[in-house]
Amino acid sequence: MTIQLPDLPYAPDALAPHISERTISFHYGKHHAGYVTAVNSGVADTPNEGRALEDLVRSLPAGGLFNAAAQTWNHNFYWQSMSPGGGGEPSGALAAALEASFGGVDAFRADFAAGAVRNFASGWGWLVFDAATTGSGSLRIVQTDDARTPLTDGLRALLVIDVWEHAYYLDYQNARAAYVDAFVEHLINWEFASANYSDALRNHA
Ligand code: MN3
Repeated sequence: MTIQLPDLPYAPDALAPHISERTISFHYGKHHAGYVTAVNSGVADTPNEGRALEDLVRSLPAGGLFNAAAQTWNHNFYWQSMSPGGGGEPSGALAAALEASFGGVDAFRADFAAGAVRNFASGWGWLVFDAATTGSGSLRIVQTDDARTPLTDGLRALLVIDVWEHAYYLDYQNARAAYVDAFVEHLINWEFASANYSDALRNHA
């Protein structure tokens, strides 16, 4: 079994004008696809061949193969973190958890955006569930560098924004903050984040 490049969950022009079809064509079609190819060639004819992507990410040592596997997983998660007509307001248990952890959804949006703008790396901005602090304050915002991912820290990812320049440079050039604002206001897939949160609660109950 080889690692597959998942289909995009929407048409390549569906996130426009916030993320253009041209950005998607390079980001998904070249960068993400390239990571998938690199994982498959890295595991071919080794004991790692046939292992699930999450297993690879959790167990590979730092290095090129880890980077390719983690970038594959991170991008799989990133495309699902957005939806056409996204943004708006979360509801239910996730909204309550955002209130408990950040003081409200608006405060979460501000903290999430500020962290993503400040991240000095080619990296990622995450909303995660931290099972070590279940109950009030169980959600955290985490920044990672390069290919690093909360998967290896025992944290459950709920949502991610890619802040590598390839995610926004064609549309926004150096204006990362404008890309981050568009993500937060217009693209966040709250249904995906809520489903991840429900799943995290079930697994840690
Ligand atoms: Mn990327």
